Amino acid sequence: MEPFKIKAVETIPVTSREQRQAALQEAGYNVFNLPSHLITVDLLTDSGTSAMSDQQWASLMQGDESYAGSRNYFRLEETVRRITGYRHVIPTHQGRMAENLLFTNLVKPYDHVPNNIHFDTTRANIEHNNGVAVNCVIDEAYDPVEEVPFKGNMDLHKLDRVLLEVGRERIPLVVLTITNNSGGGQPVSLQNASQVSDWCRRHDIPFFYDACRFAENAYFNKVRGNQSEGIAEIARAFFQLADGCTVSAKKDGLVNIGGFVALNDDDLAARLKNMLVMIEGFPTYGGLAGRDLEAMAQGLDEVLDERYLAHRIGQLQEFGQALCKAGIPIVKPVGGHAVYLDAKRFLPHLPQEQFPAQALTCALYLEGGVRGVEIGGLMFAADGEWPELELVRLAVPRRVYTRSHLEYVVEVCAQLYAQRESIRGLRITYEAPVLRHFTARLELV
Ligand code: P61
Repeated sequence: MEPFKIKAVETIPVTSREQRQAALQEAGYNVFNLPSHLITVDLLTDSGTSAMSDQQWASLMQGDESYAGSRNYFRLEETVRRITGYRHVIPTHQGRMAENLLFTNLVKPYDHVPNNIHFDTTRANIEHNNGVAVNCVIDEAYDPVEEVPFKGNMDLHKLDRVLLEVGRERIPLVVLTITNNSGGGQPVSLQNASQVSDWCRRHDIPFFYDACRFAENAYFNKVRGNQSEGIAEIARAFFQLADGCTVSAKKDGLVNIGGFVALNDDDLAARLKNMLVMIEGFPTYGGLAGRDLEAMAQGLDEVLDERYLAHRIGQLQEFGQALCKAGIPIVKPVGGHAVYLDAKRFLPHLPQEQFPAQALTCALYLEGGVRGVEIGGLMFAADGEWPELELVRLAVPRRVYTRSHLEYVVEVCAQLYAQRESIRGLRITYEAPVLRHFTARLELV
């Protein structure tokens, strides 16, 4: 059961099929264009959508809005230092600003940055600095049915290959994303992180985590890796292996806005802070209000509670199992923050050119007012090259939905599966030159 009870509630909208049909047409068959008052269960993202605890709401009243030296900053600094062990804590308004600071200061043109799989904002920030973002995840990550406990692991041979191709001077840092969002929220094992760390030390290359979901990753290590230590100790063991991290606290920070960079290198930290002052804010608030810093510090402590994590990860596993039981094809094993429907197997009658994952995303909304997000050809196809997988991500916000909400989603998926042959494909009528999935418009084929 949920290890919390509910103190404030928010009514969720219920709409008619006619309303949803009209809304979809108006939105150009793109769920990013739907207003949230027409969504019944919103699984678009787990980012910034968490419910805060009573302690976090109380911490908002303790906001110290001093321009410099806010006491909320010192609490955040103490919390992040305790969790990560890193000396310098630089707050930012969200994850991509942390990435912007780090990559702008480390990446030069033609540099290569390996990662298990780059999230789109890390890739964009590296490419913006004319660097090359390289994915080095193990091959199994691309197989939707193979059950591997740590499917987010880095393939060390692929790292060797990048080194051989471009040389040490062209690799300013290695990043490891925990959990690996773009590969399905799959965990990285402590052993693998340790190997990556050794590799980086051997070649004298800085090693950073993209650690948005560090607590969920630590929990997977506890249960799948049979670690006897507590979550905080496992998380600390990960952080000790690296030189720093970027974090979007909108995930495991359990807040609606916030992020940070934490690191040990004094010189690099000074450079990041100089840039922070120019584009974000003074180093003791970094683009946030004092109250946001306080809520973030509180959230970072709460997320390490093993009872919370057992429920969180358990809820996702149960959601995945219920979908499997209904015969619905999903990516396995289920990761930490989302279940991914496999649209190629759900809609085998649709060719990839008709965007099966986008068609399924729209059908889910039409059938039951459920919003997921397409991760397939609309998001990734470029220059005639199509991605391997056509997925619909159903990301579960933290502490927001209960078992019966997710049972409802399973019912909607099952009804849709029973009538899957009637689902029609889509074609694009408008697309922007970059990140087209956010604003594209489509019509039924
Ligand atoms: C998400 F469609 N994730 O999964 P920021 N690293 C990692 C993330 O998962 C991540 C960020 C960095 C989101 C939100 C999102 O095009 C999109 O605080 C592993 O969002 O800046 C964010 O953190 C960036 C969804 C972001 C998107 C960009 O839903």
